[in-house]
Amino acid sequence: MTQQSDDTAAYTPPAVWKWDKQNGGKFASINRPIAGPTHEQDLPVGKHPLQLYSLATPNGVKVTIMLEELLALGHSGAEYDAWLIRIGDGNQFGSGFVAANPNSKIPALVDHGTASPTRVFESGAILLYLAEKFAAFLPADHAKRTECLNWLFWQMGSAPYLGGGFGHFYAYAPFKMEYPIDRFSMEVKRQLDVLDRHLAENQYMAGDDYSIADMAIWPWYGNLIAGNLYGDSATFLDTQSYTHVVRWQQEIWQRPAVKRGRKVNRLAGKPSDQLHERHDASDFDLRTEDKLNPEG
Ligand SMILES: N[C@@H](CCC(=O)N[C@@H](CS)C(=O)NCC(=O)O)C(=O)O
Repeated sequence: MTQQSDDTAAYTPPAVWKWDKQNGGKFASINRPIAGPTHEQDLPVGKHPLQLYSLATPNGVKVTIMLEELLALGHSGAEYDAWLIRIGDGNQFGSGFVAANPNSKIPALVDHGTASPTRVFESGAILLYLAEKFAAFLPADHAKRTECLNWLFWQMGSAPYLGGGFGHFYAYAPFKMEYPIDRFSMEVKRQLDVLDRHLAENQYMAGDDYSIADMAIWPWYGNLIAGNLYGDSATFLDTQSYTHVVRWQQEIWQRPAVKRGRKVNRLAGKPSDQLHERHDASDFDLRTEDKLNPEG
């Protein structure tokens, strides 16, 4: 391993990059430069048509919020089984998961309610799939639908700068480097300003109605604003100064479906907020970690 003591040390890339398994960082043990399964492992299938394989990261939470919102709206067909994928243990590289998502990332959804099972991967595609399946949280009017999709795709393109860029170098890299932290802080603050200016004039991302665009953006930028991501990053980025994003974040946080969706497949935080697997609506009352493991 070539360890730099600080970011001023020079690095000359070799002619051909080689995989150094010891290159450090929080996710070094699961990162690898090749795709495909590492082991045989079928995915479990529960009683509902919709089977979700996920973890409560911001990308995972988008989908559980959407499913809980659909159920709150009375779409009983949105009942789902949520299975836990422990990405730190490499569950995403099991053969069953790779068949559901060849990209080996949570979330992945399999709909057994179609003539043959439909796999859906990429959180944005899952939100769109569910919105179309249930005709909900996506405006029917073409212009409004386009605006909703503008913001959905904005999130899919922007969040990797927040997570893979800023979050990685601010919180997870093996040592602090000024250049990437500067570069990605500047970009994330620019993104927050984009949101702030838009939310100054719109209640929700797609206008007057709450939609899948809000569900995609809130788990990332709402959690960042609320100080739930990457240590002291909310202070570092002065997120409270984006007052319209703060208003929007708080409004969405009041939604019961958001509070429920955030708990599903969660492995960290208060035990009462962790519902490792969800197979029934009653699980929120009966099967959170404080109930299943009262001794901790
Ligand atoms: N663009 C993808 C990103 C999904 C993603 O990055 N998932 C992460 C957790 S948030 C993951 O599964 N990481 C495991 C790995 O990289 O091996 C989406 O929105 O679904």
